[in-house]
Amino acid sequence: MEKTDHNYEGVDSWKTIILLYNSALKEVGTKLEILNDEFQHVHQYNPIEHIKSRIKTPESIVKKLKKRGYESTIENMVRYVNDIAGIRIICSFTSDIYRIADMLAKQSDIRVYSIKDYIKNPKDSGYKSYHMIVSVPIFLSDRSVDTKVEIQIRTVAMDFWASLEHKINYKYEGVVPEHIKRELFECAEMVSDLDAKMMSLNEEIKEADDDVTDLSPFIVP
Ligand code: 0O2
Repeated sequence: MEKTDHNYEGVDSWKTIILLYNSALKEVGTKLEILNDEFQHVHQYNPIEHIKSRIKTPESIVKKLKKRGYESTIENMVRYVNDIAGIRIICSFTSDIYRIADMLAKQSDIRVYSIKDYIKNPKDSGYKSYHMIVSVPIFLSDRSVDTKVEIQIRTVAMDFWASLEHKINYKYEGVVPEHIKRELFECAEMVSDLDAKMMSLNEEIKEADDDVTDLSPFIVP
């Protein structure tokens, strides 16, 4: 393998680009499956509920470039559109989100470009999610190409909220009536409360399990 290409030099065709982004989705997907399996093996528990992945449609890529004032070229698309390959990881608990993000970021072949923590700093709308832009090396026959993937990590409840909000925004083409915005914001607060309560319940159950384990050596058969 001769070199690692960070700027996609020589990657000039749409087909090669899509091959790279699809491969990057497979790479990150496999990493996540391994982490989930290992977690199950060590802790008898799956932090990941499910994973969705997608390649952005050509229309959405062109729209994003246009919105930002760039011409629709392969070079601009690779340079300025960070979410051509996107993976969404849905977890049960907020603590799982940080655990998974940390485990991914520590992997030696993953390069983290940026992190947006909309859980610690929610958007004004109430949107919560943890976003990472990373790259993984894709090994082709004669070189490797670092390929970007956008990773969104959120709880089931955050995902439920984001899906509805997305649907509402789409329906009203971004001009959402104030009372709906207000109600959505209230729902976002309920989602945060629900996530916090579910996590503390889970912690309590775990502690109770640990106590039982601790007592086991003293139980006379
Ligand atoms: P789509 O159609 O979902 O792909 P960047 O991607 O980093 O260059 P941006 O927009 O600053 O640009 O990134 P950010 O804030 O991390 O958002 C990226 C994606 O997160 C969005 O992609 C949405 O999928 C999701 N997202 C961000 N904010 C919201 C929100 O307020 N509500 C909902 N429901 N989803 C959100 P796109 O490209 O906007 O759209």
